[in-house]
Amino acid sequence: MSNEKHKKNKEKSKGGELHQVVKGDHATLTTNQGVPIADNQNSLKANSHGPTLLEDFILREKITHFDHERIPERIVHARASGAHGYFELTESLEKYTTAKILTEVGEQTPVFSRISTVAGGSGSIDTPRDVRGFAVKLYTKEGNWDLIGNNVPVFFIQDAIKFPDLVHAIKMEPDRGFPQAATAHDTFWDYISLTPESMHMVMWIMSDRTLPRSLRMIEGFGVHSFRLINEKGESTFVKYHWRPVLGLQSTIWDETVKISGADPDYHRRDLFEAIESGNFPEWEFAVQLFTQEEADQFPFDHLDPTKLIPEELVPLKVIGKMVLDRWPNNFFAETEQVAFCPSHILPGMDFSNDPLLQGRLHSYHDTQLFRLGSPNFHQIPINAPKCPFSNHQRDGYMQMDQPVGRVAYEPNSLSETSPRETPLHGFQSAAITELGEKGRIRPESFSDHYSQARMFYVSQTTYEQAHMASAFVFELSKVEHLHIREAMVGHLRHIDQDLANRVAAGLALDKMPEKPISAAIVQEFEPSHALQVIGKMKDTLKGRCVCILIAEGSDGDVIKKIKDAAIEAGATVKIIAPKVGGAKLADGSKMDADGQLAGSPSVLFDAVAVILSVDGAKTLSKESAAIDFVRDAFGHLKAIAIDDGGQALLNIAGVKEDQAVVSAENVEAFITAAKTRQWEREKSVRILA
Ligand code: HDE
Repeated sequence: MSNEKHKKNKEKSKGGELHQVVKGDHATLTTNQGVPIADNQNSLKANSHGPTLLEDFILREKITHFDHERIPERIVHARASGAHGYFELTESLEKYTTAKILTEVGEQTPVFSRISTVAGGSGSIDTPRDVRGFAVKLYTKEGNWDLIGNNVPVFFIQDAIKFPDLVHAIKMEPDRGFPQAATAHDTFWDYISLTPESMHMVMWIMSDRTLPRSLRMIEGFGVHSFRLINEKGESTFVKYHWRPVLGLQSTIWDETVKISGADPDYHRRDLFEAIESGNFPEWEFAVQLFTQEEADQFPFDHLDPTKLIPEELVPLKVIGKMVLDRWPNNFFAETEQVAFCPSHILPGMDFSNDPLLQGRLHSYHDTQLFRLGSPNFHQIPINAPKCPFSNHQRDGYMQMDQPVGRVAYEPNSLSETSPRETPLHGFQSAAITELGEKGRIRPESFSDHYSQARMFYVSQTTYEQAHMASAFVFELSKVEHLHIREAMVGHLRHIDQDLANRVAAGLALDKMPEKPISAAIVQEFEPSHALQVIGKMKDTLKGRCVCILIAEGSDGDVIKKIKDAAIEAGATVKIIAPKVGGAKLADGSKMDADGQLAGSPSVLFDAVAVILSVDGAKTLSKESAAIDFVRDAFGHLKAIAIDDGGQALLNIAGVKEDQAVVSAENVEAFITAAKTRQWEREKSVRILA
């Protein structure tokens, strides 16, 4: 082609498109081979209306890479948010373990934590009624330690062999492909009704624990017993706990449903905004330590993952903290590719014989091989240990290392620097004696399925018990088969007759179903108030968000007073107006808004102030988003501050008064009420089971 033609082609290729405005010092756009790309908008064609040419390697490379962008999502826990941070030890467990992360006080260890829902796909909502996964990768000096827990301390099943059936029952039903991210359907409750060992976990799922207000306000539990091993080789059992510094808090079911529509990314956004604004989420790290002799005295088997160890029986010892202070650079590279395996433990630690844990030790590594496609997944930066690591494993798909030398085996006499065993510091298993007959056996001590489920129920406040009864009614009302509803109520009779009565009444069952046969007598345990959510809520506005609804003509001084007081109390404040551009206040000044009313319902906030001129209230009274805003704030038991205009809107919306609907003049009373939820109000706004 002549130079002339080449130039013309260059000009033609832009095809009348606007040239991009180039600002700043851009990197050169290249192919994956580093070849600079001149035109990223037009593929190579034989002529202006001719066929696209196969030789267009730029087009083919780009499209082919795009076609391969997705990797299999996790079969469970696909939806999640992750963040970086650090772990710091505050008390040494030297007596119990040689693991440096648990003995070196003050040492900060980098972590990556991924908090997930279980049932939904990766694009599902953040707020289904679901357990939250709580996985932490600790990049210690002695290798990576993955502590992969949940926000519920027990699990559905006692043996790993049941896991695929359980998950198939939870997931969307295979013929119809729904429901997404929900347990409220026939296959889940069918399986549960035939699996009495699930009853304890199901009580937790029906509780407010599965409706967290924020991922920053959930507890984490390692679930299984693990072992710690000390210098002398002695081992102690340990259960791991994460406790949020902001306290526990949940949303109300009706609120949760509305949040799901208002902001499907509610938890991810909340975590992102908290970290970006420097309000770093923090958890205390605590352990329960006990010996085999102590375990022998427990009225349950601690190796059974459907049981928890009440804090009253083995107190929690707080030994450290975790702070999440950095959002990942790239969601896929980090949150999606992070590969947790319960088998990633350290010298000074070991597993227990919990049969569920034993199955997990296989499953996670297997899952990573499938999802990430290569035994070299540990080389992906988010998975790579931050301490030196080397061995003689070689090759495989996507090998990034270039080992040098001719030796790839051990022992060898040819290399003085190749990696060798270190018997003194290397990983040693606990020297446990195992006796008995091989077989597919479940111990007798695993047969009590109802006592701790009952303990959990009787430990709750009356409000939480009502929420649980209503949750059962809601879930079982979505179940089409009557025999499944009846079977579940039969199980509840073993747990608490009053609960069974409430659920049976809520389902309008004609008669009380029979109890199924229980393999063990239901024991009456002392209530454990540490199992509540309401009891663990903190009277604080720290980490919470107060909204001020304004409109044209609102009083700027009142807004400022409320805003200042809420910020002083630790809250974030958001101004919401009918238009995102803000509103002109009574004094003629303009106030910017953080959001538009129609897109920012009160479910997204912890307390609201409604500051309106009388005209502003009149206009908003014709706006259903404004009516719903105040009705929902009241119905979701939140504090409401109002001036005259606010009062006018409340009147039109039919919102009654109570001690948490306060005059905007009384800022102190508003802040006090905003720090909690008005549980007493609930019976006036909702008929619970
Ligand atoms: Fe998991 N689980 N699980 N699980 N689990 C996975 O691993 C599995 C169990 C938990 O943020 C998978 O990498 C089996 C208990 C969390 O990446 C998979 C059994 C607990 C996460 C798997 C269990 C958990 C997973 C899917 C029964 C609480 C998300 C993707 C034997 C202690 C981790 C993956 C993350 C993920 C298997 C039971 C928590 C399939 C076989 C009990 C938090 O390997």
